[in-house]
Amino acid sequence: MIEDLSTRHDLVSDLLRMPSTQGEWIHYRLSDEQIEFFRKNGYVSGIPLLTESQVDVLREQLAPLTDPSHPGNHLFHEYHSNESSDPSRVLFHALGAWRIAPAFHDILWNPAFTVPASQLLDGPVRFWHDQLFCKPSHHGGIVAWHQDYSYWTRTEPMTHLTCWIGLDDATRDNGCLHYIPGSHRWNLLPVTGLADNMDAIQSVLSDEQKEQFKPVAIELKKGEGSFHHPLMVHGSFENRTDRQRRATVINVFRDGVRSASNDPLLKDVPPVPAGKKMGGQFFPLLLNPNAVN
Ligand SMILES: O=C(O)CCC(=O)C(=O)O
Repeated sequence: MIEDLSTRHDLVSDLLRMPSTQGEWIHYRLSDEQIEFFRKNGYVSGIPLLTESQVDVLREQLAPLTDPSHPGNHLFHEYHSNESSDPSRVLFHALGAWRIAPAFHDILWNPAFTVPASQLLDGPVRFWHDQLFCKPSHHGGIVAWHQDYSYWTRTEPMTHLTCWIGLDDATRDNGCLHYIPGSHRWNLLPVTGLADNMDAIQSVLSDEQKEQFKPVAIELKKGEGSFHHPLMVHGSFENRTDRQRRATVINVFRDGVRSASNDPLLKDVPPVPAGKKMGGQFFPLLLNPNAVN
């Protein structure tokens, strides 16, 4: 019987060492320039989040999770061996790895992630959910242009943040993330699909937005990450190289975000009544910056 690690809100492995002095916490802070860049463009990238050996551990624990017969598979909130409807373009996408694999559990508390997140959110960081996005070599599929908050209106206010973390070097050729700088100031766009038609979003853009649609490739080394705003339009192209492109994503919000729905917010998670503050077993507080700085 596999343990559901969502009951544990402390480290369960030796993947990380938490800072023990104020100086060690400060070491992880983004510079004023990086924060300014995020406010202006809606993202900040190239942030070192994991060491090479931490990436190795995550990769080792990821491999068995991609087998749908894994004994912890029922703990995933969502699981798509291929989210694309085209079997020749594969996008593995799953939510909930932190409940199953110790390293994916512990990286939520990684100070290299939580400290910048608290700066960008300007407050305490609470967990929303995690995601795995993996593209195999040769026939890796796309992630169509979208805004994350289009999928998250069941939680409000919109003080959310996404962190994308590479488990392989991500390049234009193997399907790295792309952003549309400045799109975090656009309106909330409707859901137009995640894994089939890259350009479906074009049908809901204004002429002005189409003009501003200038993608920037976010090439990253493995272990580096990129933070983006919940309205940032982003997507990624196919992987046609002979290298896989694996990534894990951590989605958080500022503590105080409330449920906006009486339905379960994630599969198999007890509902949080509309209007009630998010918290409890599935939505732990990851960092209260006032408690450590
Ligand atoms: O990994 C990708 O290509 C897409 C990731 C994504 O959509 C996200 O980080 O919100």
